[in-house]
Amino acid sequence: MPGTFDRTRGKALTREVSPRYAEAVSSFFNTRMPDYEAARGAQQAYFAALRAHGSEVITLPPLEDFPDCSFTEDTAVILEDKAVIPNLGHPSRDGEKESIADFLADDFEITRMPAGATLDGGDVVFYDDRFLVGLSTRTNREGADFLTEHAKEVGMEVQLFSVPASTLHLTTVCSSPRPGTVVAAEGHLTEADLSFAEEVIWIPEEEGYAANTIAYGDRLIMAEGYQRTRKLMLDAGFSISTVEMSEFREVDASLTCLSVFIG
Ligand code: CIR
Repeated sequence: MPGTFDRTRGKALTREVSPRYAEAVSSFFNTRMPDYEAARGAQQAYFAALRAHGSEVITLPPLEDFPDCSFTEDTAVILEDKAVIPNLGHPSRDGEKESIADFLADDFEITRMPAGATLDGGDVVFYDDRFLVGLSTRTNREGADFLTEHAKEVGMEVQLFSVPASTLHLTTVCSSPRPGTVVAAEGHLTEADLSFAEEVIWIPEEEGYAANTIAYGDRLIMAEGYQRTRKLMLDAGFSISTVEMSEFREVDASLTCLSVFIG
């Protein structure tokens, strides 16, 4: 399946920011009231960055009752021709999944989790032959086991992590921009966690937010304003584009949260 398994990122499924964005769940970074208009502007810049790297951006209308609806990464995990639709780990968000499932049903076999199992797509990182799956406040063991069962059917292993209480999701502190490479935030993950990786690029803890990246080959998109990380990425051979993410950071969301790649 292009998009996940070969990182081509042909089609990004996204959703417009909810008019109730000010009510988005925020537990880590929040310093002020989230701003709907600013988020809409930032989202347009994000879409432009994806398009500039060759993705087709599909944008669904906002879900008025779901302030976090623009974080589509959490609402589906694509496994070849199957879309695993999780029970989202925060009760205010679980209803987002219906509209995503309806949209994906035209092209994918929809697989739903049993009641009691929860998982956010933000706890799932694709790495070559395996998915890295975080057990977190959003993803429970039953949810991770359900995903493991389906990942195995397409030849993928799952490696579980305990997401520390210092962060929301695994993707908040970790990404895999190219085969063999993991970018990880110091202070959240350990060398032992990532011993399988050929290369780990460690991001200083104070810039940990910038460990969430999206790459197209050696062309990397990262959050604006993280100079030490930018240098580390340049030194690792990436060319860099940045997107101003501070409005999304307010509600604990990173670059990858704003899309799910479906082709
Ligand atoms: C939430 O708490 O669910 C949203 N405010 C942020 C979701 C971020 N999503 C992600 O990391 N994949």
